[in-house]
Amino acid sequence: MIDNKERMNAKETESKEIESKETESKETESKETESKEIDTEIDTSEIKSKEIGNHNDETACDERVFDPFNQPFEEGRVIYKNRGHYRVQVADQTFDALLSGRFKHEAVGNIDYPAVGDWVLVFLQGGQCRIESVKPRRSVFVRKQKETGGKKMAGGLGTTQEQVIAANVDKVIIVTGLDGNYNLKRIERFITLAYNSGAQPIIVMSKLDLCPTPEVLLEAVNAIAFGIPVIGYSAVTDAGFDALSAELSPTDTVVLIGSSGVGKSTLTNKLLSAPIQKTGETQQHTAKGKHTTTAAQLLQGVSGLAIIDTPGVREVQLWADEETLDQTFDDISTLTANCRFNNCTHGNEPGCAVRAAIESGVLTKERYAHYLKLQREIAFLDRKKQQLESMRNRKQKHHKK
Ligand SMILES: Nc1nc2c(ncn2[C@@H]2O[C@H](COP(=O)(O)OP(=O)(O)OP(=O)(O)O)[C@@H](O)[C@H]2O)c(=O)[nH]1
Ligand SMILES: [Mg+2]
Ligand SMILES: [Zn+2]
Repeated sequence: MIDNKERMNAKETESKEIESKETESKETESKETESKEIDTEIDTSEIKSKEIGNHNDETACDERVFDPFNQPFEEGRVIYKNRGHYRVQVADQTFDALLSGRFKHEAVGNIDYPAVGDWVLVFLQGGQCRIESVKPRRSVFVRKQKETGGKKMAGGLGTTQEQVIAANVDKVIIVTGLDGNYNLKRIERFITLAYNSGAQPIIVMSKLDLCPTPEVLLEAVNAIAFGIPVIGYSAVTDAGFDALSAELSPTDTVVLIGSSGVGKSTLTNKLLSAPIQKTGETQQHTAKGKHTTTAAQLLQGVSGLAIIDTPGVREVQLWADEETLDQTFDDISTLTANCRFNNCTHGNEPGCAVRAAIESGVLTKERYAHYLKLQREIAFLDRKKQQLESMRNRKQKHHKK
């Protein structure tokens, strides 16, 4: 069990250090990159463009799991991370942890670093905890890190990298408010990211009590969610809580994501049956939150359920691929298959099923436009990923010489 006092301490330090969580997450990753003191070329051969969502890549961490000194390693789980500092739970104890020198030396990209939810091998000695390796992940929730003005990678790549939000999650709860926060496009983005993680998405439409006509909004989300559970929930009346609980199993690790102020921490407390996470007010006129939660944190419920509460994100940038996009826009990929020509661009070709669907109102223009926009983003990301990969390959060849 996590010690409450320690948690509070961690929270205090964290809130002193960070103004806004957006800045925090950016800095976390760039700090790490800097502290490694590797050259500006970031080697990311493990981040193959198609394999970001492939979390069964057992080979990725094998080397580090290998223990040449036969030290007695223990297994733990990362429950908190802030810059280079980690908090790891080992059995029923928690420890502040740092990365071993070897780890820092071998890690190359953001994805190599421990994230909240990661299972790690640690070396414990005299109350000190050192992270030696990250165990292979069964799923990982990543988004594109915002471009920063920091070090640029060679080849004009900017700082395009992925940012790991949570690892080893079974379910991703996408929380959106039924108040002013409601935004279908944002939900579509979140769904795409969730699919890409390898975890199962669930959509929670919070603040049911504040919405006079929730049916209409819930229906619109259902129409874009294709088989993903969509649950209206109110923390005030508890409506929808049983429906949500029915989607979760006691052994699950669940991550909550969504904009600031939508009620992620409020729901976390409800799921934990304890007021552990601090919650914040929402500005009434904008329905925006105040970034109360400033770093991702894993909290263990009595039932065994592990919940990762995350800071609100202003926007999510995709780190996904074409395949995941097709999953999110299942309707459009089905329509595309019905176009007369295989290579239909859905422009002026005869027998275009996509255009027919738009004309008959089956597919909205907005949804199709958003699909095209995300497709362009993914194509851009794909080029970046390929550049990164070829750079990593060049670097590897160079080292072999
Ligand atoms: N009326 C109503 N208010 C809610 C509900 N859920 C959360 N709130 C309120 O919304 C505000 C923000 O809730 P939080 O749980 O702090 O939101 P959050 O998503 O964790 O926000 P960040 O940590 O900033 O990302 C708080 O004042 C909550 O009491 C709900 O279902 N109904
Ligand atoms: Mg919060
Ligand atoms: Zn077509």
